[in-house]
Amino acid sequence: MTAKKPVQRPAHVRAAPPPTPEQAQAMAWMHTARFLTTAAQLNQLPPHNAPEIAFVGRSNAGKSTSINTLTQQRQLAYASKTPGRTQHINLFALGKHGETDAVLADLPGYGYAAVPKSDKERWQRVMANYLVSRANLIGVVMLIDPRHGLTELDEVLLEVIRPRVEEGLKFLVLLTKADKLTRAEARKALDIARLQAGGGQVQLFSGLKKQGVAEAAEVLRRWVAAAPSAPDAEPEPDATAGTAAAPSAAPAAPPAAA
Ligand SMILES: Nc1nc2c(ncn2[C@@H]2O[C@H](COP(=O)(O)OP(=O)(O)OP(=O)(O)O)[C@@H](O)[C@H]2O)c(=O)[nH]1
Ligand SMILES: [Mg+2]
Repeated sequence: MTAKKPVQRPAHVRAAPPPTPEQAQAMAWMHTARFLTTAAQLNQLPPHNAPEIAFVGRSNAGKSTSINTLTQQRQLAYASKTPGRTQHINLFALGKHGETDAVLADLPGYGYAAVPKSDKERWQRVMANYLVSRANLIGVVMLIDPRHGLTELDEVLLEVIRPRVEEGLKFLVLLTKADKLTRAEARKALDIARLQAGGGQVQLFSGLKKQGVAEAAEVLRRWVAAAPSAPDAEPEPDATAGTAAAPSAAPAAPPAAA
């Protein structure tokens, strides 16, 4: 009888260390996520005063999976092998006891070749409009499959949000599907993405191996804790307006303790 070969996981995909108390709180808070609404158009998005965090990235990068992993819910966001599955803007509310401390926005991916050109252009306009004009957008999580690196459309998006990032919009790059990389590949991908993200926060993430989840959850919770409190938030602008409304620097209002 031959001995079973032990499963070798890449050295960087170790069992996650136990979460810090802050990370555990952040994970409990993320777990409160529930579906809020879906919209095909920006002007169909309901106005709300909670800080909003958008998940963006090319089609199939792992946006919906990362939302499910972060919220520890299997099917909150619709993840699929077929690229281009998320066609709408889906919003999820976060907060204990039915309160909404924050909203996560799962945006449709870009760069999927099989989508007709006219649909692609329409979507790029919708997305640019959203990123420029959504007043209560406090942060953007960009999902990048490190095996493909930053695509041209990722770079366009970075340019679109640059003025808002300079005014305080938070920004995190998650290098997804890290379970598919060797340790050396992961290190190289991190170095490259850090250069491309111009000093922005970059980390490895794997929905499959639950890598980088607690760290990312803590980052998002900190963003929300530092965001303007709801009563001070600016009113929702006309969704079709093209002007950016920078998040104001109002005092911190942390979300309810988890
Ligand atoms: N191995 C591995 N596969 C993953 C991971 N995250 C996502 N995937 C797979 O990648 C595919 C796409 O994932 P989605 O989460 O639907 O990607 P998306 O970015 O939401 O895609 P669109 O909605 O089409 O833009 C699915 O087959 C997932 O199972 C991961 O961390 N590891
Ligand atoms: Mg999706």
